[in-house]
Amino acid sequence: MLLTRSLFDECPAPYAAPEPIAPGAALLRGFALDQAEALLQAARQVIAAAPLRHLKTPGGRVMSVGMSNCGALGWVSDSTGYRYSSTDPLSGQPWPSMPACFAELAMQAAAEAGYEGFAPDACLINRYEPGARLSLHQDRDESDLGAPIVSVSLGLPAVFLFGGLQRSDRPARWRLAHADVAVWGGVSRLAFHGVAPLADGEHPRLGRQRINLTFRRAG
Ligand SMILES: O=C(O)CCC(=O)C(=O)O
Ligand SMILES: [Mn+2]
Repeated sequence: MLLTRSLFDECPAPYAAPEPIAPGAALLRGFALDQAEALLQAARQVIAAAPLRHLKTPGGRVMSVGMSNCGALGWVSDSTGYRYSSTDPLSGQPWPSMPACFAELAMQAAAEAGYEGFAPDACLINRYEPGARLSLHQDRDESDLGAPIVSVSLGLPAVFLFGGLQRSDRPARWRLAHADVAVWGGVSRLAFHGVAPLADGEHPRLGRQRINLTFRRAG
């Protein structure tokens, strides 16, 4: 079983079609496979300029996920709240610009899920090590809630929790593997979602980590 699973992860199936997970929300399994290597190289360059960091929540907790950003705007959190900022608080400099391969993939994935013309101006890079998690939340700090969210998974598989518009709605659990893309918008744009604690493992390309790229139209 273990052997089957690790071989399976090394040879993901090619992309076939969107898999609906809720009204306005879909999984595109394997959609980023051809671009995965380019995305990872570009992510490495972004992280070299704007290092991953563990942000503090307004409540004072340190987030288990390491984060950075690229694009005109970047998502940040500190004791004063959550917001988008045009500069990296660590350096005071603008965030690295969004690599062309990032914006292109995000636009193509959005179109494939039925959202033509998506032009992200923010990409949050999330790095999960074993045990890291993201509790249920809504992406609601963007000024344009008409645009969808496009979320690309790379590396170790994760369990994505996707619920409803109320925090109390019981979330469904979806496995997100290397090169899978989730897109949600429309009536699901403010759906509560999160990521269960990352199970330990060894990804052939990324080792013991998962990288997630979340594209938004924030400004
Ligand atoms: O890592 C993921 O799959 C989800 C990330 C997310 O929800 C976020 O960055 O707001
Ligand atoms: Mn989110």
